[in-house]
Amino acid sequence: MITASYIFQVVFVPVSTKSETLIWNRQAETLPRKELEALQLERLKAVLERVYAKVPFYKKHFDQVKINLSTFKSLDDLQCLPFTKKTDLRDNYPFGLFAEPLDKVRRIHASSGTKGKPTVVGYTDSDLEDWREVCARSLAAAGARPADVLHNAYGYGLFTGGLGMHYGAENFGATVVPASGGRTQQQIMLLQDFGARILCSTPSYALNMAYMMDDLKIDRESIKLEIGIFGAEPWTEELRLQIEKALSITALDIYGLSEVMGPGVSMECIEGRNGLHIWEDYFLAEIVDPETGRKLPYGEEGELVFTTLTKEAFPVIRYRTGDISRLYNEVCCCGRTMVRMERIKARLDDMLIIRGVNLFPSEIEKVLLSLDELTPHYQLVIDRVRALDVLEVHVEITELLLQGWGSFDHSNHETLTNKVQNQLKDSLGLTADVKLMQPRSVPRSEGKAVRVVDRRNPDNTEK
Ligand code: DLL
Repeated sequence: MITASYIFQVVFVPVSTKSETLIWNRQAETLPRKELEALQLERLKAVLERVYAKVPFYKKHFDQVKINLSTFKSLDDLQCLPFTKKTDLRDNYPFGLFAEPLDKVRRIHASSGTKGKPTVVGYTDSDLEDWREVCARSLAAAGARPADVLHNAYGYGLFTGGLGMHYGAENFGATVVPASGGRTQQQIMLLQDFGARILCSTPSYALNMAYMMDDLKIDRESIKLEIGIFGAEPWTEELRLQIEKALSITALDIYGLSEVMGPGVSMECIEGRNGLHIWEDYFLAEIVDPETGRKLPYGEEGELVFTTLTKEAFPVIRYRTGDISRLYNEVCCCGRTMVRMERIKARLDDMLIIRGVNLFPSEIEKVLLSLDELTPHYQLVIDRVRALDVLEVHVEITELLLQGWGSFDHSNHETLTNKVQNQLKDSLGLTADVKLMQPRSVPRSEGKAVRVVDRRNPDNTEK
C-alpha cells in the first residue's frame, strides 16, 4: 500500500544516465501510472478533508453541491466539485483562502495585477520544500548539472519566478547568480565573467539580452550559456528557434503560476522537447471545455485546471488557470511517466476579437516570425475608431534590412508593409494596420513582455 510519505522516503541522489542527463527523483518521476494514481487519490482525499475543515469558502462550496467526501472513491469523483476561479481569490483577499494561520506561513507571494488588489498566496515550510523539489526536478529535466552556474534573471520579489527558481537551484546544487530583471548590460558582463551554463528568464528578456549583445558587439564565444529555461509568458515554437539561434543555446519551456505554486509546475525535458511534464504527485491536472466546464479526454484542447495535492498554506481545488493547452499521456523518451502538457497556446483572456475575427497574439507572432525581414520585437495596439476595432501591428525590421535600404523612408518600406499585411490576411483572415518600426524602437521588457496595448480599455493591457 502506498502511503503519503512514500515519495519522501526516497533518497534524493541524482542518477546519471549514459547521456549525462539527470532524473532528480527517479522513483517518483518514473512511478508506474497505477501507483501514481493511487498516490494522487490518497493525497486528494486528504487535501479535500483539510480544506473542508479549514477554509470556509470550500466548506460552503462543497456543501452547496452536497458532496460527501467519505464516499470519494476515484480521481474522477473530482468532477463533482465546483471550480475555483481567480475572482474567488480576489473576493477572499488577502488571506481568506489560506488553510493555515499566519504563524505557520513562512512566505507570501502575490501577482502584480493590473487593477485593484493582487492575488495573494502563501507557503508553509513544507510547501517551500515541495517547491524546491519540483524546481530541482525541472532543472534536471532541462539538462542542468549540479556543477553548473545558473544565471537567474527572473524578477525577485512578490513575483514567484526569482525566489522560486533560486531555492530550487540551490537545492539542486547549482551555483546561483541572483541577477533578477533589469540592468541588462551588467547582466551580460556577469554572464561573461561568471561563465553561467544555464539562463533562467522570460523568453522575451532572453531575446533582449541577445539583441543587446549584438549592439555591444559581444563575442558569443565569451558566453558559456548552453541551456535556457524560459517561461512565465506565452511564446511560440518560432520564437524558440529565434532565441536558440540568437544565443546558440537549447531553449526549454517551464510553466507555473503563483496560485498553484510558481515556476516548476511542469517542465519540458531536454530529451523529448515535446510538451512539459507535470509533476503530478504534487499537482493534479485536468483539461476542461472553457464554455461548459466538462472534462475533456487526453489530446483535446481546452483550459488547464489544477488541484494541488500537498500544499498546506494555500491549497487550491480545481483552479481554472485560464491557460489553453492539451494533456498527453504517452510515455516520453526520457522515461518519465508523468503526463505532458502542450506548450501553452494562449491565455483565454488574451483572445482578441478584431472585427469579428477571434485570434490570439501567438497566432500573429507565428506569422511575423515567418518573415525574415522582421524581428521578434512586436506589439499589438488595439483601438476603437468610429465603433470599429482597429488593430495596429508594430513590428521592428531587422538591422540588416535597414542597412540594405539605406534609410527608413525608402519605398521598399511600402512593399514590405503590404507583404506583412497580406500575410496576416492570408494566414489569419485578419485586417491589420502594419507599422514597420526602426530597430530598437518597440519597448523592451525586463520581465513579462507587454504584447498587447488595448487603448479601448487600458485595464485590459497584458501584464
Ligand atoms: O509566471 C510563474 C513562473 C515564473 C512560471 C517563472 C515560469 C517561470 P504568475 O505570475 O502567477 O506565475 O503567472 C502565471 O503566466 O497562468 C500563464 O498564463 C503564464 N505562464 C507561465 N509560464 C508560462 C509558459 C508565473 N511557460 C501565468 N508558457 C500562467 C506560457 C506561461 N505562459
